[in-house]
Amino acid sequence: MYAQMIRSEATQDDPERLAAFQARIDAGEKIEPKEWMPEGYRKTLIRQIGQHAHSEIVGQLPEGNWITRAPTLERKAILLAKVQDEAGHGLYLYCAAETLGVSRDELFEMLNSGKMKYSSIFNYPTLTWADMGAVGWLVDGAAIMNQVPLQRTSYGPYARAMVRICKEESFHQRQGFDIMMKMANGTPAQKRMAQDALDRFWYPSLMMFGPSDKDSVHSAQSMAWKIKMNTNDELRQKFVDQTVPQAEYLGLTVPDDTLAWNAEKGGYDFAQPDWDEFYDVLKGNGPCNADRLEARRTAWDEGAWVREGMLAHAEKKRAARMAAE
Ligand code: BYC
Repeated sequence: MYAQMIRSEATQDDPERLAAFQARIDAGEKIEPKEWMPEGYRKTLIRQIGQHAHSEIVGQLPEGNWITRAPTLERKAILLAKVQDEAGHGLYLYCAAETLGVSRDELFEMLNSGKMKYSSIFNYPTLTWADMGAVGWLVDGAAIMNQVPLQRTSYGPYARAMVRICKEESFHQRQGFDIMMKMANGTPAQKRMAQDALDRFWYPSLMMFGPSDKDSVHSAQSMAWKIKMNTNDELRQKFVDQTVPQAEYLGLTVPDDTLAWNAEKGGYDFAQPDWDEFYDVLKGNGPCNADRLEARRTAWDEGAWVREGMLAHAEKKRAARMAAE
């Protein structure tokens, strides 16, 4: 299957050029925007960086939902800062994607029309304040696991964007764990809320790493090009190994009866998420898909006057400059 996939993503490029390009990747060189690259490499990057940018932007919605209801002023300030960071991450990533020849308007159009995906995780609702803890702890934890290796990805602008994003994600994960600690050590009702949040977010967090390796369409070629540094299953395993002891520390139970330490492999055996549910969410049938897209489309429409005003202002300045020259 991988061989077939590689052929389908490969382009009509000259084999010698392709070999020279691959040699640069293998030698650990960074590829920069104006340099020659195979069309498949460019398209794969636009897809992955674009989806990643969209995830950051749509990812603001489940947490934005709780800004007005944060339990204290301090929690509110922290959550505001985190949600604002996600907007910043989206902007770095859209900028990185733009260096590949796609415009931001095109990317937004693809998000708003449903042609481009964003992470499945954001199609699940945030029902209680404990979900802010679970999102920071698990969702940002999974994001960090995926993104730290991407700091070494072969495309320069993407790798550099990741450095700053990862620094901020560490703070996000920490604030989520801090909320979980408060809730898990609080009243019995608060502890129940923390457990309920873990129960609902565990499997969707495992899905964030993508389908199992045998079903991953893009992994082989993306890893050969160092657009991805690890397989989906490798990162999922690392995430489980890191997170289970944290759940134990919190006194919470991972909702998986089969979870067991496997000394031979040096990691946990764990249950896979429901992959039918994952593909259903990708098709648009998750609990919040329609709401998320509706929110993005409304933001786009209601922001039209700002975009028009900015463009008119830029045009006026340009005309004044031309007249002065
Ligand atoms: N959700 O061949 P595969 C965050 C799609 S959140 C939706 O393995 P690939 C944040 C995949 O696109 C995280 N779609 O694909 C945290 C492909 O479909 P298409 C965002 C998914 O690309 C807190 C198909 O399934 N992070 O940052 O090699 C707050 C087959 O999969 C998902 C990134 O985007 C999914 N979970 O591997 C705010 C990191 N999984 O495109 C924000 C960068 C798979 O052919 N991205 N699909 O139609 C990656 O590392 C990779 O793209 C993935 C998937 C590991 C996600």
